[in-house]
Amino acid sequence: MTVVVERTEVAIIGAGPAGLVLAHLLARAGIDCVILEDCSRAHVEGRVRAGVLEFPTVELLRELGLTDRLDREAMIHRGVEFAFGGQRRRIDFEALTGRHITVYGQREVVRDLIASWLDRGGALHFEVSDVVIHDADGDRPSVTYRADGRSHRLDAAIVAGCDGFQGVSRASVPAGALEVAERNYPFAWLGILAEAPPTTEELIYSSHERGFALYSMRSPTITRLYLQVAPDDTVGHWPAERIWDELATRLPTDAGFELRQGPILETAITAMRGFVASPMRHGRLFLAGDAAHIVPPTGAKGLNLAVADVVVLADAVERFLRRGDPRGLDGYSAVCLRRVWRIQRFSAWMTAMLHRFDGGDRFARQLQLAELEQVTTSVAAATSLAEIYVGLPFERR
Ligand code: RFL
Ligand code: PHB
Repeated sequence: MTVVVERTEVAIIGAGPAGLVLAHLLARAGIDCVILEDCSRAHVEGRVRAGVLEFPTVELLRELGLTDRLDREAMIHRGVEFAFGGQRRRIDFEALTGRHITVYGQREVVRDLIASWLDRGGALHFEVSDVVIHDADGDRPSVTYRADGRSHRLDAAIVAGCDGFQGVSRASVPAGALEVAERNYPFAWLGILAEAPPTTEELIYSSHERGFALYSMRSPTITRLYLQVAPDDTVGHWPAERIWDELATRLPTDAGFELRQGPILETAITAMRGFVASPMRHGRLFLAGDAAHIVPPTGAKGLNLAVADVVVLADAVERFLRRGDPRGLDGYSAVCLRRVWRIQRFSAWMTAMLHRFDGGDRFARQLQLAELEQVTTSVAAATSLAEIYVGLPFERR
């Protein structure tokens, strides 16, 4: 059987935010790379997922010349609201940090990254199958895969595992070489995308006796809403009417807020977990983004953390390939994990403060309300939340 052999400097597995941003960063440094993606372009561009971009994430996209559409269509949010105990309180990011967040769907980010990558002639193969990483522990790794009915082998100096939580990269590391720390939460999020204009300018995180709810948006005509549900719940249990009733109960009921309904375009349930694999490296294989770690979505951090990883990785790869200096690669995991754990802490803290814990007592609930009171009245506490929410600075050389 003939095998099509290709050579590149960096083989990137996965065309999600991590793999695509890495490809753009490497190309800017003049480093050759090839992206392998097992899904179709339509599927990759259709996934709904995240919506909140940190300030440093947008700055980076701007540096890469990727914000033409974002600058026209995205929504700038200068703060966020918390609803609890019948009241609404705002945290003013701009006043506290001088920075803001940008609401722009992950699918739009991915579309922009793919379009510009293909426009500049970048290599990206969709719908590949049987991806296998070879010789990661030597200095000549390769990746084999099937595409267009043929077998391929991609030889590289570095393999970047950017293939998400279910990908092959982490799974290909021998047992015992990675340590895993994991926390599964006793609830899930049901998320909908609704054709209804948002009625507020900012997100509302609501901590209600019946469970958490989140009011978000994607555009002036599309609302994005989430409800805390049971961990084993299914979409079938949630007809539209039940979703809207529950949202109306859990979101603010004051005269200043209106929950506008509209056709539901998508409904999905996501498990809530924290997960970290370390080190984020095995020989010449480097894990980035969800392939290495998952955070519960309450802090809106997964995509942003994926971008932060590849900023460190691109720098390290450039130092290694262009100057023969391995120190960046050697420090990659430790540098990334410092941020990863700060973000795990933030996401776990937001999750614990806002969700209903079954079996929790009145005492625990009062502590949650007191925490929300503290965060929304103390400038010091609000600033601590705001500086992480808008995004910690990237670690760059
Ligand atoms: P991705 O996006 O999962 O991309 C991995 C890519 O790899 C492909 N792949 C393979 N390719 C080749 N061979 C294989 N064997 C492969 N196996 C998989 C996949 O098809 C895919 O294209 O990982 P990446 O790039 O690390 O990006 C991570 C983010 O997608 C994720 O962290 C965020 O979506 C998390 N997240 C949020 N993050 C934020 O920063 N802000 C938010 O507001 C936010 N909200 C969310 C979220 C995630 C959610 N869900 C559904 C998990 C809200 C939700 C509901
Ligand atoms: C979203 O708009 O999808 C979103 C916003 C904030 C979060 C999570 C998801 O914490």
